[in-house]
Amino acid sequence: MKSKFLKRAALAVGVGALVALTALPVFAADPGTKDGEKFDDPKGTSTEGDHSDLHDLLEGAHFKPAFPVTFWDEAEFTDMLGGDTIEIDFDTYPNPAPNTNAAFPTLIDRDGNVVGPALIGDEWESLGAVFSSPADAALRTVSEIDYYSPDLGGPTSDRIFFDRANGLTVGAAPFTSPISTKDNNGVPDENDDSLIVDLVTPKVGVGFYIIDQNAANEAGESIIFRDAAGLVITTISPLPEVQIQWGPQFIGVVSYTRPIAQIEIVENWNNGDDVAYDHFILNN
Ligand SMILES: [Ca+2]
Ligand SMILES: [Ca+2]
Ligand SMILES: [Ca+2]
Ligand SMILES: [Ca+2]
Repeated sequence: MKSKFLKRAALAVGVGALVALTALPVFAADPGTKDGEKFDDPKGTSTEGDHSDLHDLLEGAHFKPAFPVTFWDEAEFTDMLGGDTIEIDFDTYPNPAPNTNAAFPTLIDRDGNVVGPALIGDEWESLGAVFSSPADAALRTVSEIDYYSPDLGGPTSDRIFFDRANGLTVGAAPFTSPISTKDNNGVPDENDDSLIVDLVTPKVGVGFYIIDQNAANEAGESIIFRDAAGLVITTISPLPEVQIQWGPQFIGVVSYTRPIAQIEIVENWNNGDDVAYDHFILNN
């Protein structure tokens, strides 16, 4: 299925081509030609047929915009990339031995307690991305959190992931108290859930899901996409509001002319707002 953008672009080009193709016969028409006959071709190949061939050609072509395009829908994003993508889901070890597709442990339990060591950040490097916290906070996997929510009618278990079992959290997970400094790489946990994603090889398309991002206190929050020279390709600001009951929100950028080498998510500190991430998608 083509994306809406692709369809619109192909339609616009197709209509333009149709106008160009049909304009010539009109100007060259015999004064005696009657209405309704101006597209007739004495050789037997109608102009309409030519247009259909052109339309098929355009529909089959992989239209590549020359500017960065932001997607808020995963299916449209992957359509633009022709479906050729790699996912980093934090749910299994990457494919290479010795941990081929084994389940990756959940490092924060349902009550928000730390139950395993912080990630190094390069666990999924073989899939193309390395994760780090610009505040030097600890990265860990998290799954569900037991939480009392007046908004949701009482005790609930909130899913801190896009796909089971794990999402990625910086310091404490949403709906939990800050973790201790000793569990947070020696730095205070101040709800700074900023994240840097370095791509091993620059990628034309990168996307991910953000979980439970509060719209309050969002001034200055952004997502910066940079190229291999460190220059900004595009900046998305502010971060979207993502309430837990809505489910995670996808954000992706496709940039054909300047591949993406780094994503920096700038998330405000000291505001009580913990966010999480999951399901990073890179074009293959
Ligand atoms: Ca996951
Ligand atoms: Ca956090
Ligand atoms: Ca925030
Ligand atoms: Ca925050």
